[in-house]
Amino acid sequence: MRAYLALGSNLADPLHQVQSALDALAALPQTSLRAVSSLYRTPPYGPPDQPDYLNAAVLLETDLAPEALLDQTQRIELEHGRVRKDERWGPRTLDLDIMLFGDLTLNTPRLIVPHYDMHNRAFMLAPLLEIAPELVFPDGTPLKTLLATLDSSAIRPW
Ligand code: PH2
Ligand code: MG
Ligand code: MG
Repeated sequence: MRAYLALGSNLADPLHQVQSALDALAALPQTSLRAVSSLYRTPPYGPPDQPDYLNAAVLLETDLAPEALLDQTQRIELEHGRVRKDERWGPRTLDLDIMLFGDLTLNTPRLIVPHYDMHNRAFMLAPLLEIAPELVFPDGTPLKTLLATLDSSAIRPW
């Protein structure tokens, strides 16, 4: 299966966090890291009193089930000092979100795929477009079309 993940970090040396996360993703069992986007600097979405984010997207080819991949991404987040806080959309050392998993649509207590809010987030869609320019969502919407509805002007190279 092709799984597209979003990477985000805005604490404790984001470049180091993301480079180390890429190494961890490349080492996952039954999985290959097939593509990595550029690294982007993006203003915070949500509470504004937090640092800018480093955002990127990757393509994994995996034989893991979605929940098994989620177990792995949550383990990597914890290994990168991720602390779960109550504040919604607050700062974090490392966030690994499964955006898409093949053409699957999932809505379980642990996992919603496609990512529940990615259609509102240029910082997720712009890196994704870089590695998947022809991508079409499970509901038939082309990624290009969706991204064109959003303001990407604040997204810069890291
Ligand atoms: N992630 C969040 C909340 N806000 N803002 C930006 N720019 N990038 C993110 O990855 C991000 C965010 C929660 O997951
Ligand atoms: Mg997130
Ligand atoms: Mg997350």
